[in-house]
Amino acid sequence: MTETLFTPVSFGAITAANRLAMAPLTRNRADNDTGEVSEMHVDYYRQRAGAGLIITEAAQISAEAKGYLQTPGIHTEGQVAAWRKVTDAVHDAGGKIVIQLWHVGRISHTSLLPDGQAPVAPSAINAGVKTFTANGFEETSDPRALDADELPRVVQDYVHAAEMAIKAGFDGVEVHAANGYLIDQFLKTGSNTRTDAYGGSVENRARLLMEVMEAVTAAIGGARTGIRLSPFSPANGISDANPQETFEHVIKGLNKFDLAYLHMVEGSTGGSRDLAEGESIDGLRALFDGIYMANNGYDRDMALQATESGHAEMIAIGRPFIANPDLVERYKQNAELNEGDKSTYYGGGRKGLTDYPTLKG
Ligand code: 8OZ
Repeated sequence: MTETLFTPVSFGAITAANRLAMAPLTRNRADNDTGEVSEMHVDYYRQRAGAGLIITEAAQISAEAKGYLQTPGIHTEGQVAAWRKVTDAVHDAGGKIVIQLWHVGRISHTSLLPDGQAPVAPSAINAGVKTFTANGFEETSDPRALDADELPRVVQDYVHAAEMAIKAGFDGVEVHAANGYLIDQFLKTGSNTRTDAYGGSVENRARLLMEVMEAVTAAIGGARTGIRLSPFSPANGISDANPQETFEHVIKGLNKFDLAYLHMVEGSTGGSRDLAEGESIDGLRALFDGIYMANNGYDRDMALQATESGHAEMIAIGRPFIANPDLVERYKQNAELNEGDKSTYYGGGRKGLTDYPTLKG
């Protein structure tokens, strides 16, 4: 019997050879000034092309969207040319790759932003968390609230980045609407106290997300667009008064875009899968009409089980893909996994990026 996990699946314009996605993983190794990736990124992603789908590390859609040192961008011609080498390498190795489109909103620091400007956010509320700058971990800077008349420009920045992604040869994009970054900041009540059309009711808090999805899918097609949500994650100082209600509205609203997939962080990002009373992943998942990609704490057994039971069509695996370039092959053989070296997760060079051994050595 072939386990479903290792069988192909098509979603939108993409056919994946198996049901395992490499989850987006921030690695802070791009050129800090240009936001360009380099040859080490080409090798890193090529080595992991056995994933049914690679979702790249989050890439900022504009200079304003950056929140950490040495993260890559997808908004300049130089960045496109650099990413093109990555997409060619992954495609030559038989893989599929989408890029995660990122605006950090308030999770940033003035030292990372053009002219030392303040981070932008739905409301001028500091997340009270730390980000990584040239000086190491630093408190996020006080953000300024975006004016409503700036939001069409933000939406346009997503469209521009999506178009640049297609130009760079990506199979599609994943809109990062999770983990306490800009779109999630608009969605959730703890970070959005606006009194205009973008705050207050669930409809209003979801307005920016829907405008982004409308514009991005109009530009590159729903078949090349996915989205990542983290309804119940407290990541980056985020909170919502009623996440079940918020995300029921969001997920129902997403159905009209015929997206390639919905990718959900099922719990606390990179942590517990426990939910509070009244919170239900299954309840949300059931509302989505398309391909569902599950993430957070999945191991081999859980991934096999979730694709067999029909809970998910795809499973996104994060940290194990750092240390195991041939993770799909290891899962097939039920082989042992390499341990990741946490000290090289963020920043540095090839050490801890491209030097993990495969089963073949
Ligand atoms: C870890 C460090 C920096 C950023 C996310 C893009 O949580 C991230 C991220 C993760 O989605």
